[in-house]
Amino acid sequence: MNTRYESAKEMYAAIGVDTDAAIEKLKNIPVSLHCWQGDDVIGFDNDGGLTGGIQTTGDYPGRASNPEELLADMEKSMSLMPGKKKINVHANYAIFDEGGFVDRDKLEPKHFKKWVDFAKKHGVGIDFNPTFFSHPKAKSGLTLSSPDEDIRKFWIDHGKACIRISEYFAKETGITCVMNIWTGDGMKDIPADRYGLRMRYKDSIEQILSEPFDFNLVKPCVESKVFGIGVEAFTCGSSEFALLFAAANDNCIPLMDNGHYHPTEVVSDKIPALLCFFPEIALHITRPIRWDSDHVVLFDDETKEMAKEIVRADAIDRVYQALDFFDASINRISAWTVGFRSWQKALLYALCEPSATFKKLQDNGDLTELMVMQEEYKTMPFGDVWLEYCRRCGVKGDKEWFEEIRKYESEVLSKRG
Ligand code: RNT
Ligand code: ZN
Repeated sequence: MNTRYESAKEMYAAIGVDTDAAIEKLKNIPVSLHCWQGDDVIGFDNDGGLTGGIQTTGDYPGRASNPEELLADMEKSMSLMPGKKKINVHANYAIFDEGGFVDRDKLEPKHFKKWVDFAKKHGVGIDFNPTFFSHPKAKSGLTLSSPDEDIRKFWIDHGKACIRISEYFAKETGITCVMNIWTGDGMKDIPADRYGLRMRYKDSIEQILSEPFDFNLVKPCVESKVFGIGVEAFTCGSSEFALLFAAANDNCIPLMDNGHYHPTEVVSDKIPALLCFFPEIALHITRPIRWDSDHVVLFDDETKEMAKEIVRADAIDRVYQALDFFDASINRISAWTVGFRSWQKALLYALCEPSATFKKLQDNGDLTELMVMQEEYKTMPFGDVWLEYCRRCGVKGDKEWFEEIRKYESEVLSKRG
């Protein structure tokens, strides 16, 4: 028997929290693990590197540079993460060994069969993303909003191809596929015509969504953003645009990335606002530092607050949760693992909150006691509950899993050219 857990469990029980129930609940919450942390968002369909408003920094050795390496690295990091996973794949991670290269408008399910095999091997679902960046036809900074009708059509066709691939993923795995539309479309400097850009952007996404699909199998999302590198003055998919697009189209849901807002805005506050209006919402969980820097997710205050808002609103089944960060300056497998484990911690921490008691204090106007209780709650023996959760999921606890990374680094990563 784990005596530290038993004692923690009693302490939580005394404030009305059932830690066993929290652990069981967390085991069934799917969190989507993004493939792009493993290779600095480069993918397999281009040799030009990352462009289109986002950037990785750092050159830590051992980057995965082909499908075999990426899948092996992902598998390694997944073995160190507790909890239920999905995998999140970008279209530029198509694998072309069956029949050669095709451009993004011609992608087919067969180009992602290896991802399906991997998902089936691990019993996980797949989320998907069209890739509107790192491509010659995205060079102007405009894709779905382009005034060049050939370019715009190319990207609409890419989006439609991705709907078909998303449905293939859902059918193969038996698990709903969340398909997220993010583009870096925007202008470096003051535009002369914002309305025209946005009207074309709107029309393009509507055309993509006109591709037939079953909304129970495929959940298209629109992700907003305030700015990107090289598009500092204007972005088509601003917050208002994305929210209103999703509100106006019942085959589309809004996705919030917590790196995509002005620095004093917080997604933890936006979650309950959106839940008042949308049956379902989606998240990209990341860690912005001063800008959309996509640092590795940590167990920090805003991360905890986001998890709490999902749990408090009893909205676990209404919020699709995906990670989105990419750090090339540290061991990439460790980055994946720390980020995933941090969000798991945040969820468990939220599930162990005596939220009914806290809500009652708030509704009764007992704000003094609410402050006292919320502060005292912070020093509960949460670490013991977390370690028990890891143990029950069959993964190593904190301070232990990192040994595995060191070993993998010396045996595998250090041998890569
Ligand atoms: C970019 C968006 C987007 C990407 C991925 C790779 O700012 O957050 O979600 O990070 O599509
Ligand atoms: Zn994102």
